[in-house]
Amino acid sequence: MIKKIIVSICIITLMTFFIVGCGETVEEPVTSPELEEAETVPLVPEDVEVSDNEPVMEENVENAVKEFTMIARKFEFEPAEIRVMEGDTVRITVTSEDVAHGIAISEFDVKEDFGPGETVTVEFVADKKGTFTFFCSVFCGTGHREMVGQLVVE
Ligand SMILES: [Cu+2]
Repeated sequence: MIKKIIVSICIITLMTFFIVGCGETVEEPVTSPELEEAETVPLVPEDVEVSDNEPVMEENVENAVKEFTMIARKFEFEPAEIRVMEGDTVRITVTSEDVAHGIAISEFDVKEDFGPGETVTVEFVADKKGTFTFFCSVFCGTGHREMVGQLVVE
C-alpha cells in the first residue's frame, strides 16, 4: 500500500510538473502579446506617416507671419532691408519719427501713409520670390526719392 501511495505521489508530482509544463505552454501565448507589441511597432510607422504630414505643418509654420517693426525718418527706413520666405505673411509696423511718410510696395499692392509720429501696420503675403523695393509714398523733402528699402523674398 505504501508503495502505491508513493507511486501515486510520484504520479501526482509528475502530473503537477506536466501541468506546470502546460502552464509554461500557456505562457507561450503570452509571447503573442509580444507579437501584439510587434503590431504596435507598425503603429510607429503610422506615426511616421503622421509625421509625414507634420512636415507639411512645419512648412506652414515656416510660412508663418513674419513681423517687423520699422522706423521711418528723413530719409530712410530702418531696417532698410527685410528678408522673408516665399509664402510668408509679412506684417510691418512702421512708425514715423519725424514728418509724414508712407510705405509702399508696388508688387504687393501695399501703400499706407502715416502722419508725424504715427504708426501703421501693413500686411501682405509674399507670394513671389525676388527683391522688391519699398519706398516712401509721401513727399517728405529733398531726399524723399532716396527713401527706399528692400524686401527680399527667398
Ligand atoms: Cu517721403
